[in-house]
Amino acid sequence: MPSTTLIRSAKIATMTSNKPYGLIENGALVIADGLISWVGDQSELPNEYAGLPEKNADRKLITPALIDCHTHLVYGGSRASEFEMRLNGASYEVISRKGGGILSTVKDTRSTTDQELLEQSLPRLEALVAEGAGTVEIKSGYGLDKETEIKMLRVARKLGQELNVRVKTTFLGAHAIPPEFSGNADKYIDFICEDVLPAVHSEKLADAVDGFCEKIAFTPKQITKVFDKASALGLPMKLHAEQLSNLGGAVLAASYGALSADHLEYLDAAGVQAMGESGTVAVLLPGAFYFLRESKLPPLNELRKAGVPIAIATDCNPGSSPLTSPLLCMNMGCTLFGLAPEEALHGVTRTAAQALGIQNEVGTIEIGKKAELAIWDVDQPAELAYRIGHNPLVERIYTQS
Ligand code: DI6
Ligand code: FE
Repeated sequence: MPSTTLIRSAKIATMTSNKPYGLIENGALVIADGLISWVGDQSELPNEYAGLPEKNADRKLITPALIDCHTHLVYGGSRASEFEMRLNGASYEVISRKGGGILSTVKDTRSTTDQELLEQSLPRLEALVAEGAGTVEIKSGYGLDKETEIKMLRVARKLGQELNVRVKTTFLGAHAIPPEFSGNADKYIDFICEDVLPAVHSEKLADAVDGFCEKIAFTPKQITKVFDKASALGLPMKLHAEQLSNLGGAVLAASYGALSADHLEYLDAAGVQAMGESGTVAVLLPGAFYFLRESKLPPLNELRKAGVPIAIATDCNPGSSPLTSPLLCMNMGCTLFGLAPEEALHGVTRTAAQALGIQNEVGTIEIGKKAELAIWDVDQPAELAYRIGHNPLVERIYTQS
């Protein structure tokens, strides 16, 4: 595409104003040097843009490129046999004893070379891009030692360069306790705070820091140590909170001004209120809810009432959400959690950008934002969340600038 282009005859879901979807029915937009330099009703296009190279959108829908703000898509191996065992009646405990669960992915991730890890992860990122993703967050957390955590994050960055996607990396050292620290969670937390995270940070490999606050993972006190270290290094925070029980993770995350608290099925009133006050984004993960066949729903109405911004993400990971479809994620957000289709589209654009702290660059279509767009062969925006197993993406525009 020429560096300056005019796109005409488009429906544009800007995701900005109070109008549903910020929709412009007969819109035009101008891209200059990778940025949106004009957007509006075609009849109001200033004369100065009239002679630019043109692209006719033929009434197709343009949205911001999608943002998947929570994934663990870099990992080695597969957990399909664990899925099979589970559906043949084996309990999670039995599976763990046989070496399953997060730690089996840790074993497989540690034993892959950089190149193998890249090759195994690439198709997962390709699948997201094929459905219009322009930004994808990728977490570490299947290394749990310095070398492998760094390997994961380097691979994540490299994937972004190879596929022309903005990859935001998150350090998730506090994901599980590795075998060499078994029974010694506090020592492991000290190790990641004093050794791994500083090393990751000195290589500028992490854009944020996350943790898994759960009975089967880390206590709020242990997460506090990780967050104190992240704050000292000037890194923003996110937290897996209230997925399987309520330990007060969301309140903790909000008290640090975290970008997001994620999962939240067991979120209580105190957590909702704290998130509302701190502006922490609620990232809902319907793929994990579906795949684990959970029944406790996140408190959507309470979140709405408190004005908490709501995002949704695939949580792409081998154990609880082997999902690589942002469109299916939107559909599940609606059918399982009760989001309106407009909320679902906000959840993978505007609020997803907020969950990554990049809302000044991407997530909406407005002047000055990056021209990262998705063009869809649909009549109305609700179709994106409505169809199941259909991908109407025509083109993704990603102009690195
Ligand atoms: N919550 C989850 O559901 C996943 N990680 C997390 O923090 C599980 C990841 C896995 O089972 O591999
Ligand atoms: Fe997750």
